[in-house]
Amino acid sequence: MEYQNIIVETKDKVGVITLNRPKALNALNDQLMDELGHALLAFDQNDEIGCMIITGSEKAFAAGADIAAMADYNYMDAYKGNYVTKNWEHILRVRKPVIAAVAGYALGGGCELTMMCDFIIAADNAKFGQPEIKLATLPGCGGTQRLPRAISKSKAMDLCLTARLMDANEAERAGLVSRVVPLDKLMEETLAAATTIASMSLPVVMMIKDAVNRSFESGLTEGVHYERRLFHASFGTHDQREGMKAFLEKRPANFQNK
Ligand code: CO8
Repeated sequence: MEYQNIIVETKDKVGVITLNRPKALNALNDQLMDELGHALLAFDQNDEIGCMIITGSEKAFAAGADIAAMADYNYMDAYKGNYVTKNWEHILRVRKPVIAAVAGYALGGGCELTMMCDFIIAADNAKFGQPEIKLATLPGCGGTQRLPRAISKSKAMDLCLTARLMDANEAERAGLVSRVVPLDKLMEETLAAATTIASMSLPVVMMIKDAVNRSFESGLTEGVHYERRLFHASFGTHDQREGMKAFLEKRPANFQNK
């Protein structure tokens, strides 16, 4: 697939996808979301890749769904066209970790996209929000569901109902963001995190992602049971034996992703 709206690169074992519609502050249209889904799934199937990053520009990660593209939609366009579901959720099928490296605006669908990534590293100029209410619509790609889980019901209601934006420090305090870094260090820090993850045993990385995500979908007892099964399964890997042996022999582990 030839990409018009994203830039796709590999840096060692890390796949980097840069949203690239600068004139529209990376507003997310169907074409961009098709390309993003394609690139994510291609990296997921690429044995050389251990982690992915989605980023935008210094001014905007993404300022939301493309308002110009959806302004004339009627109910049937949205419902029969399966708007959002048809191409916004490919990221949920990706089994390797995806980090959002966010500078500038992450609004509406842009904020929802960051929340579908596994964790968020924010530049100190990042701004998060769900301002759809100003357009007389609502978050349509999980914002009303993922935001309260990430930052509490009270803050989620505040953001969704008043449309106010939350800066990077507030987002970190609230738990949406794992860390805040200076803007000029955003890619360096995110790449370092992604490279660290990519140096681990891939099947175990995937098990951890799977287990943490299960905590959002199940009760505690069921979630711990699921974790325990994966923990036991890790003892069936070559890499578990290598990792523990290397520790005892005081040498770096040589993981083989099996
Ligand atoms: N859609 C389309 N174009 C946009 C968008 C957008 N979301 N955001 C910015 N642009 C365009 C502007 O129209 C402008 O284009 P032009 O130069 O041709 O006039 C260009 O980007 C630059 O924008 P501004 O001049 O407005 O830049 P400012 O720095 O003055 O302001 C803001 C930046 C505050 C980010 C402002 O652009 C803004 O408020 N944007 C809209 C934010 C918004 O409402 N986002 C929510 C969109 S709705 C949504 O996401 C629904 C999600 C539903 C689920 C997902 C469905 C796909």
